[in-house]
Amino acid sequence: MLLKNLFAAAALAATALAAPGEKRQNRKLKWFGINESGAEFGEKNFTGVYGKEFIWYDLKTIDQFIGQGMNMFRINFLMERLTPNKLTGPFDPLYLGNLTQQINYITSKGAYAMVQPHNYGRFYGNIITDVAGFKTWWQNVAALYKDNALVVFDTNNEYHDMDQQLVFNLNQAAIDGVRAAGAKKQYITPEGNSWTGAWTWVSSGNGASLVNLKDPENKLVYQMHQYLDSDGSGTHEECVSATIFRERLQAATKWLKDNKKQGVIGEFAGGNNAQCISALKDGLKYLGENADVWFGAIWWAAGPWWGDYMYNMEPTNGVAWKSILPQIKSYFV
Ligand SMILES: *[C@@H]1O[C@H](CO)[C@@H](O)[C@H](O)[C@H]1NC(C)=O
Ligand SMILES: *[C@@H]1O[C@H](CO)[C@@H](O)[C@H](O)[C@H]1NC(C)=O
Ligand SMILES: CC(=O)N[C@H]1CO[C@H](CO)[C@@H](O)[C@@H]1O
Repeated sequence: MLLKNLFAAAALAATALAAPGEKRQNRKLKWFGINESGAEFGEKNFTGVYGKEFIWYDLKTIDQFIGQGMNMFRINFLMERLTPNKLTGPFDPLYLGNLTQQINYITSKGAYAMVQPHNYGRFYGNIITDVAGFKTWWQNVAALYKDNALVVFDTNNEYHDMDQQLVFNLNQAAIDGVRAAGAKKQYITPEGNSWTGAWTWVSSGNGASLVNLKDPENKLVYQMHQYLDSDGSGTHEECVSATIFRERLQAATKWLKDNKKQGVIGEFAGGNNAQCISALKDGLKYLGENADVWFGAIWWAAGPWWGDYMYNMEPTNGVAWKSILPQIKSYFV
């Protein structure tokens, strides 16, 4: 038997014995996952050519990640490719076909699939101000997956440089649209302004504003992102210190606890060097110590086209797959 099939078989066997997504009894954090990235590439080319400007994810890598203990897949895609005409317009059947194929494959293995429009609160480059249209967009999308409890809805990737009240309104509209579609079992992850940074969650005003989001099903998991380089942008291989991850999570952790909310780190990464690996371990340990409010963390990134990118976790040649994952996975499983 090929090694990768062995992993898949083991993952399937584990899935068969336990409730979906809860297959490891000793799992401290509920979610550990990977950003699947590539279907949002080529933002300058709409609608873009599949295989040339953008790409979907290699399903066999899903099994490889599950074999490593992951159970959350954050699926990057673009709203402009899903509904090319307008927010409230019809779906592109082929792009939707690929999205649904990915979701069904992931959830059939007992893992969570996060539907994540990688749009920064924009549509064709313009800040979305049509709040009602955004609600309809989410209602239409959620209706497709309303019976699948392993789907998670991410309202939008990294709002930034937007009016804070608009960010609140778009998040609330997404929540209202999802629930209006009859999707009541699924988690929803609101994101904040300022690139949804955990380290600036309180100082940016996200906390004070988004604390008031209302979900009748009470299944909100606030999504924050955290990189460990000097400007927190995730564009450098170096990490500020061996404790920077933990430090950058502290104010947000307090906010979650004070307000009885739950959160997830939807993007994090560090370079392949001793300081970053120490920082990654330390921060993941901290998340585990605060698992009452933190659901888990999702690595940035994998996908077929990342090549020699410094954070590439694509099996089996990505630097992070080879050198970082083996050192951090014990913090999840
Ligand atoms: C994609 O966009 C780039 C940048 O705007 C442009 O140079 C290129 O010709 C476009 N490709 C196609 C196939 O339209
Ligand atoms: C995925 O997209 C490609 C390119 O548009 C298309 O050929 C293929 O049929 C789609 N797959 C599904 C499952 O819809
Ligand atoms: C930190 C990071 O790698 N961000 C990337 C997120 O995805 C977009 C779109 O694919 C990239 O442009 C960013 O560089």
